[in-house]
Amino acid sequence: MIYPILTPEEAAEFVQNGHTIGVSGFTIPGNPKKVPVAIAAKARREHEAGREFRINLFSGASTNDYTDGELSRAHALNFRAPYQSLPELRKHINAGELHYNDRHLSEMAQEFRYGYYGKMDIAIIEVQSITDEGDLILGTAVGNSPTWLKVADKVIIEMNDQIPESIRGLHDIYVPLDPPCRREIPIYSAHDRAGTVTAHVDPKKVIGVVPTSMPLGKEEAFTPVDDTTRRIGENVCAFLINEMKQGRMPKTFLPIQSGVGNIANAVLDALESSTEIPPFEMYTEVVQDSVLKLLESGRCKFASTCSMTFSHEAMMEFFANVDKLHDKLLMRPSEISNNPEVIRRIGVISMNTAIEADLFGNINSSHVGGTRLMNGIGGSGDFTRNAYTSIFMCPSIKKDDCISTIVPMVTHVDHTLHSVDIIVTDQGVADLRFKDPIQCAHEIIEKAAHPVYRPLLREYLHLCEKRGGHVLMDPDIALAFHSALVKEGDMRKVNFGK
Ligand code: 0RQ
Repeated sequence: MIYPILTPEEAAEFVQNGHTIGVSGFTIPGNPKKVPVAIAAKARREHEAGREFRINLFSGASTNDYTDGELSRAHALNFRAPYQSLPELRKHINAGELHYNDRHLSEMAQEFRYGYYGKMDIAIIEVQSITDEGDLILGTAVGNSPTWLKVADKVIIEMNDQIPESIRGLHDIYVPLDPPCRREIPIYSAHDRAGTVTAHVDPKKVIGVVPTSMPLGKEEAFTPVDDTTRRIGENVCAFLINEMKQGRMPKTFLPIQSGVGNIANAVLDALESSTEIPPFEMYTEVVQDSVLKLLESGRCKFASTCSMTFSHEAMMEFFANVDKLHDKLLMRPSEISNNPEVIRRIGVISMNTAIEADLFGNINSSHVGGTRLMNGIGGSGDFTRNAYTSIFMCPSIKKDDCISTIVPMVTHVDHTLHSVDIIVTDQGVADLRFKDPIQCAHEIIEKAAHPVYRPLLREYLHLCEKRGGHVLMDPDIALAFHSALVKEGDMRKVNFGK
């Protein structure tokens, strides 16, 4: 070992109040697990002594409870970007206790290199191992680690002995040059390699290595597919099959991106059992448990991802079979897994989940009721804006029918109507292509909205017609569905007052 060995507590002593810290990983996989807990303990001690202690924290995407959970419970965060998904941190953000900046995940690394966030003091990176030259074999995600290793003044390494040696070779580390020197990213299909297996670090920056032995994979299991998510999955599949029949999609199919969560799982289930969709590739940012099944069955020929977002059991299965998966799987930095240039070049079909969609195709992915942050835009914007076909999915109703996910106007916009091609709910498929905004509104009401809400949405459109225009909208009633939810707890009790 060419670097000194440290305890988590010794490593945490290098972190000072006001520091900017970058952590490895992308969603739960690949995050450090010991040093952030020690930093949170240091923050608590400093606070008890009456001293200020808060850091700015940057990651690849969301992180684990050891990082976002512990640090937010210790009130140790001043600024956080680019994404989060932990209820604990969300609570602190929505209470206004820290500054959170929701960013497109593909842009975070380059924005840091451009200098938007000043200097990074320390990067904390989980690795499988360290080469004789001092370079790093990363863990179960890449995230923004390659850039953090470049820009950080100092580096702390967590070496987790639970990550098997057999994952060596699964990483493809490529960091583009910055403008005006940037060239094309040499990826022409999902399985192309562009970079190196190891991540480079200047040995002079490395403070030391914290050996760990921490379990990997998510603890909570996925909710099984239910009737609603099954119907959404089947509707997405039927749409894709029809696209091939109509000649709008190559018969050889195109690479898919699929987000996280139960709807994404249901879509992958439907793709697994489809006999009409040929074996396909994935160009995506996260792979969930269902992708392992697809790789085994051969339905998925190759998956390019940033992170192995598996449950603990699936992670163990993955480690046991990883030797057989080296020609079927690779992990890239988020800057590349989510790269607009590559997504557009190879024609990715994007599939993401919405909180709500409006009658014209604008999508809210991140803020419940327009104010309360849920998770964030994540990679959904990187993919949606650049996809061959962009699909948004959601159940047509939520919370015992009290919420319609199809609303007259979204309370927060993450994706504008210009980027959204298709909206799929359990009710059907609304195709927004080749339509003006008013045609889109009728399509969405009749194909995607729940029958209970269709008359109310038609009434809204009818009331707006008096004002006319290219987009139908009445500022007095555009948020009447949401007002009814706030006041009556039920959007069905909407009162347009006209
Ligand atoms: O709240 O937990 O308090 O009950 O929002 O909703 O039904 O659990 O949905 O887990 O599929 O997540 C859009 C959030 C959906 C997710 C979103 C409330 C609902 C519940 C969660 P409770 P569900 P899911 C890949 C790409 C953005 C990032 C992205 C997401 C909670 O998919 O974060 O796409 N997407 N990344 O009750 C009021 C509505 C609501 C609502 C949901 N219309 N009104 N509340 N909720 N819809 C991954 C990465 O980028 C890394």
